[in-house]
Amino acid sequence: MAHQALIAKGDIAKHVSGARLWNRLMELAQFGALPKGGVNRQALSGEEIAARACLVRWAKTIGLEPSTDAAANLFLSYRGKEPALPPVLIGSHIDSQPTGGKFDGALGVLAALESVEAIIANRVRPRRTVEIVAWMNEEGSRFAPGMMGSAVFSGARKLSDILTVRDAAGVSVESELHRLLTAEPQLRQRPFGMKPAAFLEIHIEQGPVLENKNKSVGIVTGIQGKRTFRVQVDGEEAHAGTSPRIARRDALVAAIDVVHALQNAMWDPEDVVRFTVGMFNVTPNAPSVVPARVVFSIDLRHPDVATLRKLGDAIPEVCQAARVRCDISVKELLHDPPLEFPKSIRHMIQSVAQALGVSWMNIASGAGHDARYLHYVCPTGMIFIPCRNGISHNEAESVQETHAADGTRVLAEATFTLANTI
Ligand code: HGY
Ligand code: MN
Ligand code: MN
Repeated sequence: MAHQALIAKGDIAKHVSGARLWNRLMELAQFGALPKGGVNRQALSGEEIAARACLVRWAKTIGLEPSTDAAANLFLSYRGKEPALPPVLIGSHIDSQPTGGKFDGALGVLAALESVEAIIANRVRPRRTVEIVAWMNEEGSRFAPGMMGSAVFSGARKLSDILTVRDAAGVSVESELHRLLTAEPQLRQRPFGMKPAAFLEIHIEQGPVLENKNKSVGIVTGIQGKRTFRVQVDGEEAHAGTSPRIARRDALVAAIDVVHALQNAMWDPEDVVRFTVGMFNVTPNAPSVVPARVVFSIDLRHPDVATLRKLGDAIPEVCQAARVRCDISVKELLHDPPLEFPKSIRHMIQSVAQALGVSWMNIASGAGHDARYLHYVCPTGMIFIPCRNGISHNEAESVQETHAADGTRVLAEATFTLANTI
């Protein structure tokens, strides 16, 4: 890719409006707004349907063509001079965690919209079509595992794999997809299988490094590996007042022992292992009933493929050894290895940041992103911006307006470069 020759020295960046981007971020945050300033806009929810409609309205005002697919990925297209060529995709997700922040995902979609608006304002139509994308269910909080939309788009998962997944209330992905897609009858539904020319995603870092190093932009070197599991501990309901301890098969007590044994097995003095039990459901969850069942989640991450394999493979054995008198089953939902983004894309982003005079550094991603699945099908890169104290998946998540604008300027120029040179 001969990027260097065509790196625009700010022709596009000068049309990026930080204020317009910020206003849209604040407006999108109204969909699922929470009292402490965050958002609860979970995948395929009514809040997400309303937010999508707002995105489509904004896109149509600048002449973009909206479309979707059977996995409810949303595409907003700006036609290039050679529309038959595979497009360049830029975007992220607009679904959130239940107590999420305003910027996780939303920044990536709205910075992509702002980048296309700047490219249009420059009045030089790029060779390739540029498509803004909002991937369905990146977060995986309501329906697990996450990144369903990008995984199905890239062929890493089949649509049939995700349709039967249900949320805590027993509602299926299939019924919610139907609800959402029938709420948008005007959107053309496109087939799967398109291979983009490239994909770029801008995202908040969700860590403290850029802020501590006082850098405006992070050029992401790669994403650490991740394995997720569901553990089910089965005991037996009994009366809290009459059943003696010796006779109890208490699923909660057993689950606590299992989590404790897992924490010990995952213990890492260097503090590189990321082991999280985030979801813990007790049934029947009644004060005077000995718990009969506990289902809990495991989210295990590590940058080294062998360590991730070794630790993840140990989980079933550790669970079995700690279950005492209860039954236990362990189901692995996801095993994504560590990945490294192509140097050609990273160097191009670096050249753009240098040309714009935006401070930058290379940085690895501890968080997962849809860019993982696009990386498996096309040249892919990510840009980070700092977030305050590295806080994310938390209503207190916040960014500086200038960092959002600077990151978007880099994204806009990098997008225009790719759309003309790749
Ligand atoms: O969990 C993750 O890494 C992503 O932020 N959903
Ligand atoms: Mn995200
Ligand atoms: Mn997230």
